[in-house]
Amino acid sequence: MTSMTGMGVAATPIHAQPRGDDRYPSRFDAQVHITDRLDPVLYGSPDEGPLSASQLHFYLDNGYLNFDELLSAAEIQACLDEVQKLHSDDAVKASDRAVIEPGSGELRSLFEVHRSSAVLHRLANHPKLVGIARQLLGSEVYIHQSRVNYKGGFRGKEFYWHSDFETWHVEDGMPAMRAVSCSIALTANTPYNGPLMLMPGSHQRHVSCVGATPEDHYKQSLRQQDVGVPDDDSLTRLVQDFGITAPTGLAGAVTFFECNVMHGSSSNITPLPRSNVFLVFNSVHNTLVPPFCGLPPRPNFIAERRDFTPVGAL
Ligand code: 6CS
Ligand code: FE
Repeated sequence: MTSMTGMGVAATPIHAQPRGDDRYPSRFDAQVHITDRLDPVLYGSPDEGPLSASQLHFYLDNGYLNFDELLSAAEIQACLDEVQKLHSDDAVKASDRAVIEPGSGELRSLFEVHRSSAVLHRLANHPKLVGIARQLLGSEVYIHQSRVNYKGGFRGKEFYWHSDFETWHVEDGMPAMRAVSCSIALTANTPYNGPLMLMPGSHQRHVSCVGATPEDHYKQSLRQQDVGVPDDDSLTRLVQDFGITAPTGLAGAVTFFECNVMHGSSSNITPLPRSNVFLVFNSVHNTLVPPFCGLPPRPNFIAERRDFTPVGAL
């Protein structure tokens, strides 16, 4: 029996067992399973975009690519001015697209900025960024999710270790590992102010999580994620196998990281904000299906399920 959700999507009942089309089951079992990735990492080739064979090889092996100065100082300044304007707008902070830091009340994240801001819409269509995403994903790409993580000085809290794909598969219905995040530094990402930490190569492993997804989980998980995060033993094993790296750089640095690479970032206790824009490019061949957890889909401002218009045509 299926019921209709408010989104008009047939909500399959929450199963004690994974759905038949679930190739990456997670949060169903009391045991953790670490299995090999089933999907390719690279979908494009050296002659299909700006990345060289050696850059593609590095991404294949490590699951990320870091660029020191991909965007101009003027482009970055325009984005920084924009996110600071959004940050100071009380109506923005009161909107459902804003995530507030537990405790301090500071603005933690702002979602769907590629639709609410003309400046960030242009950024999401930037030919340099879209060209790299198209090459990595081997197809036209659209924005699955965009956000600003402000991580302000002194009170910007951590993002615990996780695989984005695990959440996007379970809670949003992303079928395959064919998406890539692009983190654009609007302020310096130093070793001290909570830079993105990645386990290079961990994208080759699917780490299932234990603990069923609560209803409306995003209202908690985007503030502090406790469900859909790997257990200590799995994280210890991944660090032994892959280590940890933290790509740092000045404002304008850009890090592309594969949707399944294990990552996180520490709290920022320095005065220096670590404000980044994150654009998630998904292949137009990987559009969302009903969430594999069986719950109603998350809101469209977190996971695009309506408009798959490819970016980059500007
Ligand atoms: O749930 C999500 O979609 C968000 N959560 C994290 C910790 N990273 C990806 C994304 O912003
Ligand atoms: Fe993440």
